[in-house]
Amino acid sequence: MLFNRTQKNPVRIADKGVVEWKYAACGYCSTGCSIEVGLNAKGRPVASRGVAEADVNRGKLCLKGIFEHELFDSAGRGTHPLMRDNWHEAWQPADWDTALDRLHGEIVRIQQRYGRDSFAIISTGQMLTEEFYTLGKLTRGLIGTNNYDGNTTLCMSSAVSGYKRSFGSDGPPGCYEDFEHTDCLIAWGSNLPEQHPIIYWRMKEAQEKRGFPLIVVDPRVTMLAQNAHIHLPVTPGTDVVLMNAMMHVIFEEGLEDRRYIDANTTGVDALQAEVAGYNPAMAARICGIDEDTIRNVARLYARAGAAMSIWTMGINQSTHGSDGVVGINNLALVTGNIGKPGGTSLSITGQCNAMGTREWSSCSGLPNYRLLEDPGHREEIGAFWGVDPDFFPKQRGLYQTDIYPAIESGQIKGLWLIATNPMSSLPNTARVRKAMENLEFCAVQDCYQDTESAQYAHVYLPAGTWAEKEGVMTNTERRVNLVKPITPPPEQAKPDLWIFNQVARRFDTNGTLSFPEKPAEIFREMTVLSRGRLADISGMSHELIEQCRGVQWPYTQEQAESGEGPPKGGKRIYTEDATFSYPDGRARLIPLPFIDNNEVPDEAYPFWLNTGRLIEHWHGRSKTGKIGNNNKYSPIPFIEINPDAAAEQGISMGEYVRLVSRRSDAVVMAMPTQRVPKNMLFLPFHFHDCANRLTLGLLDPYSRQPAYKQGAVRIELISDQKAAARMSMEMRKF
Ligand SMILES: Nc1nc2c(c(=O)[nH]1)N[C@H]1C(S)=C(S)[C@@H](COP(=O)(O)OP(=O)(O)OC[C@H]3O[C@@H](n4cnc5c(=O)[nH]c(N)nc54)[C@H](O)[C@@H]3O)O[C@H]1N2
Ligand SMILES: Nc1nc2c(c(=O)[nH]1)N[C@H]1C(S)=C(S)[C@@H](COP(=O)(O)OP(=O)(O)OC[C@H]3O[C@@H](n4cnc5c(=O)[nH]c(N)nc54)[C@H](O)[C@@H]3O)O[C@H]1N2
Ligand code: SF4
Ligand SMILES: [Mo]
Repeated sequence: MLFNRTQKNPVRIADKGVVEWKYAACGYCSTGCSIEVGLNAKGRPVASRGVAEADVNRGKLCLKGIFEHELFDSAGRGTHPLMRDNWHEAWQPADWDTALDRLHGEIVRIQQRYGRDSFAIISTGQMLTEEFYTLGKLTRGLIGTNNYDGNTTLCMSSAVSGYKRSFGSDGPPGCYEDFEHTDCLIAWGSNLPEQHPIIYWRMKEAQEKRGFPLIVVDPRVTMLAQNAHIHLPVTPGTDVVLMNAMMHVIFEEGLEDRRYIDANTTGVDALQAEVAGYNPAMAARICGIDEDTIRNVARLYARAGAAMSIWTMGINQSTHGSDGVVGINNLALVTGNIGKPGGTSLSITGQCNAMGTREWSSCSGLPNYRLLEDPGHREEIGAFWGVDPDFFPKQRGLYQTDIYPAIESGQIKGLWLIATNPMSSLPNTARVRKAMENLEFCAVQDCYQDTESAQYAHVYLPAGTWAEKEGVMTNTERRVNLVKPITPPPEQAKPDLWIFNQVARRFDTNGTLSFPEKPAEIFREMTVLSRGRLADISGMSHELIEQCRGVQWPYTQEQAESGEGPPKGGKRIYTEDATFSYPDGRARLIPLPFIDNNEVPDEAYPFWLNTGRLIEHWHGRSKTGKIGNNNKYSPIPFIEINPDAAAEQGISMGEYVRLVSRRSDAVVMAMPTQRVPKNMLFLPFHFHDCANRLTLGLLDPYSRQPAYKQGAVRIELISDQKAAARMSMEMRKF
């Protein structure tokens, strides 16, 4: 006995009576942790634990993963298909055949009456890849609407666009292991400890061993900024100016890597000419970072043996989102930091399978990064699926953020929402609401029945979620991992794959196209289509993926057949010499002139409104709002406000205030904290009818992603605090 029982109580872990552990990849964020869910003797999920031998998380899980088994029978799950004639009427239960016939009938009716593109489909980054691929085949091959997009336009579209502009293709080049090799890390607009806790743990462990400098660019003092060697509280929306000024210093001081630039890129002269205009003293006035700090950071980054950048929504969600990504890539390319261990430009993805949808959903093109614009790609996929290539559109259709205005204007009449909740997640809720009311027909397919968007649906299709289904997901570092069915969907709810196959059958009564029912079979079909492509998965199978706890792409059939031991897959997708996806193999250095085009604070609306996330919650809280251990941390909407600003406005801790923007208003609790500067409020967007009532969401010109993080608001005091508290408690929802 190491301790004396009379002095100390030993910690006892409650015995949940687990008789079997089942494997899955976590269904929340894009970190891609391997998880095991414990089932008790009755077969009910009662515990979650991390998988020790999984390279990603090495036994760890975060606050969301550790309670993930509680999702299965949480409140609000949809158990039966529902229907009604008008969205303001009461729901009537329906059987699956009736509900699916209605969906099929309405798609056909609307397309016949108003044209093929008048029916829109919006999907997600939160289904399994085989489901994405099947939905893509159904939409591109049978339904034929070109207005088909994912919620990834709200999230990863700037990263996709920036990668394509710089490297000729989407696909994050680096991996988590790069933290173990880097000599300098810049994190742009990314709050890793809260939003990707296990990637943070991997980074922190590497940093504690080797002590490389961590530079955090974020207007807030986030948890990551608290851990930084240098924190750059950039003026919102001006990162591109900071990047240009850093490159100015790099060229001025001869710190660029000429050999790399000459061998691997084009466009250096135009870039150099552009950044010549951004001397740090001038740039400081725009981006808010002083000249010395800009010089210091530029030198640290350029002189490091290997330097890397990571970024998330602070960059993507801006009117300069795509340019911000290109700017990060420019910095990496001029210093020779793409394609070597520790030298990379790694977009940290958001949702668990945002990568899977980019690779396989056909939302913006055809499977595996093929393009609608390329006649060869249309021919190839047409022949493979058995679809006349002329049936495919010749260029991509509207982005999600352009679909909504098209609903408002009456150009789009019908909508099928799959695993996304725009009433909570799109900017400017009042406009979204108007659009939803305008629809002749809307179907919502969600694992929860109580989402805000379902209020406007004519048909509700109850879906299974996460490990009620089988299939793969791709994480931030291109690792394909497996989700296995741990428990069946509740009552009559069905896996999304089943739903897509049933709809396909209604469009393709002759069975001309093949829609396999088994995820492993669909995966095999995908491996064939991936051969020789950037995202080559031809060496993978469900079994191999489970055995390895995830395999990174590319992993080819040749590698699998070479018998070289357990597959490591592709850690990096570009090497140090000219392997980029442009025909000449070279990356593009692109000049980025800066135009200030955001809504900025003024006298009437004096505060920046910055919106984002908390560790304990997931988006619209359809999941975490129902899990007590998550929801208790922040059950009601609140703002971070600087204590000096609070004092000036006469607001004390815990007081309810009204935020007003040019769009609408929202009631929140004030939480004074030094995390935000005096002219900024930070509002988590997890609460219903709150943050996005206020946001404007100007769009990036390349990626059409909304600038959720730059808007202006004022604060009004509320005299009736009790009424405000009641209102806020109602928003607890659960
Ligand atoms: N717990 C939890 N984890 C999640 C999610 C969740 O909902 N909950 N969602 C997942 C998804 S889909 C995503 S996309 C990721 C998002 O992950 P993150 O992007 O890390 O999270 P956010 O809080 O949206 O924004 C990050 C930071 O951007 C900063 N920022 C605001 N404006 C600017 C600017 O102009 N420049 C710079 N440099 N920074 C700025 C904000 O202050 C904020 O701290 O998280 C994923 N992980
Ligand atoms: N103000 C502000 N707004 C933002 C952001 C921000 O930072 N600030 N971030 C944006 C970003 S990055 C993102 S990714 C979006 C997220 O926006 P949304 O996609 O609207 O967010 P979720 O609440 O995750 O919605 C997913 C829905 O899918 C359901 N679901 C989960 N799993 C399954 C499944 O397997 N099958 C089916 N059929 N349904 C399922 C859930 O119940 C939920 O209703 O929000 C964006 N909106
Ligand atoms: S870090 Fe992300 S993937 Fe890992 S357990 Fe947490 S939510 Fe799941
Ligand atoms: Mo996201």
